[in-house]
Amino acid sequence: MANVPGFHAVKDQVFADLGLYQQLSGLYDGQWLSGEGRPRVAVHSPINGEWLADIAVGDENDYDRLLERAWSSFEEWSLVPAPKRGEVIRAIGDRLREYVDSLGLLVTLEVGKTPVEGKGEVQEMIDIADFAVGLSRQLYGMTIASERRHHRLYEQWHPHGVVGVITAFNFPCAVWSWNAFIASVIGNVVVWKPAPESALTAIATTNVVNDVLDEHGLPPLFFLAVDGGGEMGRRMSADRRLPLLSFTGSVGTGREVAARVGKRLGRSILELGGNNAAIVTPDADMEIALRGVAFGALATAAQRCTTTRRLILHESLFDSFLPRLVEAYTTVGVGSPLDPDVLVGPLINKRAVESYAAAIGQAEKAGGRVLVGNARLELAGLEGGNYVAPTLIEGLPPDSAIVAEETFAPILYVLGYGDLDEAFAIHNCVPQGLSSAIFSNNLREVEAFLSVVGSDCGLASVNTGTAGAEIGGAFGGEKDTGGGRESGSDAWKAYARRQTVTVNYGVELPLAQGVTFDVN
Ligand code: UN1
Repeated sequence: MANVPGFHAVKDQVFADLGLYQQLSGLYDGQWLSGEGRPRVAVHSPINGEWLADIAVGDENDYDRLLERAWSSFEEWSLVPAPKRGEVIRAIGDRLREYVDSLGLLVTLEVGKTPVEGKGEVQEMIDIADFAVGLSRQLYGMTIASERRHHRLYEQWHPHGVVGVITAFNFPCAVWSWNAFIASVIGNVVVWKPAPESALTAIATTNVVNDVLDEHGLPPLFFLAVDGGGEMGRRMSADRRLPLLSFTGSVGTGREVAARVGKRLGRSILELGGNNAAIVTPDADMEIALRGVAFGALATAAQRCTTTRRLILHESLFDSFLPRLVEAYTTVGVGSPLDPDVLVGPLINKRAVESYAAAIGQAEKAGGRVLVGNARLELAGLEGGNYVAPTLIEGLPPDSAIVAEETFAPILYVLGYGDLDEAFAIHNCVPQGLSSAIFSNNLREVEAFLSVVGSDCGLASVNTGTAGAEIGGAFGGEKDTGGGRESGSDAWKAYARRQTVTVNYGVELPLAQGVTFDVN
């Protein structure tokens, strides 16, 4: 087996700190399902291909029992006053603070993020916990002036009940927490189906948060159902017992989820693919632009929904900015994330490496020129890992089929533009609409980008990259990205049902719109 410096020591320490074993249960319905005689999903590290653990998965009966228990938890939890619910989430946030290093390193082992990014992921959970605590005292409804004498009209927000959350491997716990902490502070209970590739992080997180509930004498609120294939996702999408389903993943699967949830007239929050672009204008601060584009395009080995996949570069910058970017791509450290010199870790699996190679092949066929990259990397001591060289491709028409696609791998398409209208047309010509950025110190350019004729995305950034959003803002995007919003601002409203209340405290029955209806 490949000998990555530190790999086994880190693994032993992380497993010990988090109470993990190599045989684990992936179904938590208040108790962990016994793994005996159950099918299992194997989890491997993308760093070196090493087997990390086997996870036992449940069947349809186990899932039904889980849903019953989740609804019985809801009966109790929904009656706890919201600020008291906030206190519980605060305790969960505090407990997570104790696990920043071990959970962060588990993210590194399981999905290949660098340790700072792994820790950042756990920090994102802590941040959203803090946000949820504040929210627990701010679940405001509006009061509306009634047109009728002695009438009061107002809105209130109630929890939906049990909320389903399906997450992708690339943010194996942060995206769950965006949903779970906001949903639970409103009074919902959560059933989580994580990506099988990151099941260990989900199990460890579930353990940490439910321990806190136990200590508070509360019922389980954070249920877990790992599944190896698509069956659990299909079951959850069709299940009327989940009035709301939040799905983060590919556009293709998102379409199926939306159709199934829509058929039963349920609600969904969709956070699907991005195809994010950064526009760099001649008025940019080139140092900031270079770092912003590099971070956006290379962080997490380009496996973020917010990764910069297209660079829309002014024609005059091809001789100055581009060579510097090529240099950065040539010298950036690629390899085991446990090596402190590495910024770009492995892709999640072999399939991702195949997609990388196929996309570059298709780009070359369409007339693209590879400036740097285009190599599967066999790194000494990391033979089972999934490493590729970060790749820059120029010369493709901006509307070519491969540029319109989100390939979850470090490939950045460089597209030239002449005037800003052209830059916006290129920017908005892809089907996805998640994140966007402009690098410019020119007020007119910046404001045009932020105006209705500029970026059509859910997230728009100025002089900072497409990736790395804070939790305080609502997160999500338009068009094929699905329109959902998670995380901050007033995204909480999607996790609640609105009730418009009319109270007549008078001695008569006046009707709205001046209607009369006298029965005697
Ligand atoms: C995702 O890739 O699904 O903005 C989420 C970012 C992170 C979240 C990305 N805070 O890059």
